[in-house]
Amino acid sequence: MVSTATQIGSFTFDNCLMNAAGVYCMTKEELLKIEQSQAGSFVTKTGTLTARQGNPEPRYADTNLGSINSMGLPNHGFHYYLDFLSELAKHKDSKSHFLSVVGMSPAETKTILKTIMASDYDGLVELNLSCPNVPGKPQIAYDFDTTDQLLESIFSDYTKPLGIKLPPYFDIVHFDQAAAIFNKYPLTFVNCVNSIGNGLVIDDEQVIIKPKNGFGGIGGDYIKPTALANVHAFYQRLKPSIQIIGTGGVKTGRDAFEHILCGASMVQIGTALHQEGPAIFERVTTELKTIMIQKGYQRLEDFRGQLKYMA
Ligand code: RRO
Repeated sequence: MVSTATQIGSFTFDNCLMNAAGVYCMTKEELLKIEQSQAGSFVTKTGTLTARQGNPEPRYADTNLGSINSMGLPNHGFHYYLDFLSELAKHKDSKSHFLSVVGMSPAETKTILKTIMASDYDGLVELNLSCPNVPGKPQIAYDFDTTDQLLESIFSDYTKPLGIKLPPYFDIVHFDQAAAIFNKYPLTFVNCVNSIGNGLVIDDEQVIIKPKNGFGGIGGDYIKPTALANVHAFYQRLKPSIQIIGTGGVKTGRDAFEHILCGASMVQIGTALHQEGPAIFERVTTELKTIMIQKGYQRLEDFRGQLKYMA
């Protein structure tokens, strides 16, 4: 009776839960484990024009309240993920997927998207505008002029379904300014949020990851209020054709419920998936369905975006 099925653009998914880019998605083997789990889809590790080693290890650490990482965009190159997704799509009953990509420059991003455009891949693409961990490369979506120019250039010739992964914003004026830019373009979705960039976690007297003297992206419990605020702020501001994917601090059905209440159409799990493994999708789905049954909701549409305010 109760369903957690959802849609992003013209794509349908049996379950709204999936991995967040960066977790369980570096190799085909990891991606197949998500494919075979209760997750409704998967997103690949962000692929660049050519493969990258990333930053020195240790570069990911779990903490009591979440995680810190400075992976530095290690990946097998976007062709590896594009070829794998095109291969998977040949099997009937295959789920729809998300290919995450970004170039190390606007020109590289254009080259990647041109290749995807010319390929037979017809799934979703998530352009990562928010990696916090490549030394010397700022998080693109904190620079509104650069972001506007990049999106204008992309949509002058790219016509396949495309969304963007955003960093968290922390000011109402920034929500307004960012949404005004995104509303100019035929984006299929925005994904809120990437990790909170450049936090610092200390154990005894020492940092706990090696790159950047310990600075790294923060995920997990720390970031749920920020993630929910970003999901809801963009849900309130974006044109209805741009859907929201909610990411940040999801480890229970209640967390997923709150993201959907704030307006999310799909919900991604990062830190908690890293800690618990792909079986987390079955647990969180069951917990979400239990809440829906208690409240008399049969579908996500019955409560999506229906956050209540005080009088
Ligand atoms: O690889 C990373 O260091 C990384 C990326 Br690309 C990202 O988008 N978010 C993050 O927390 N880490």
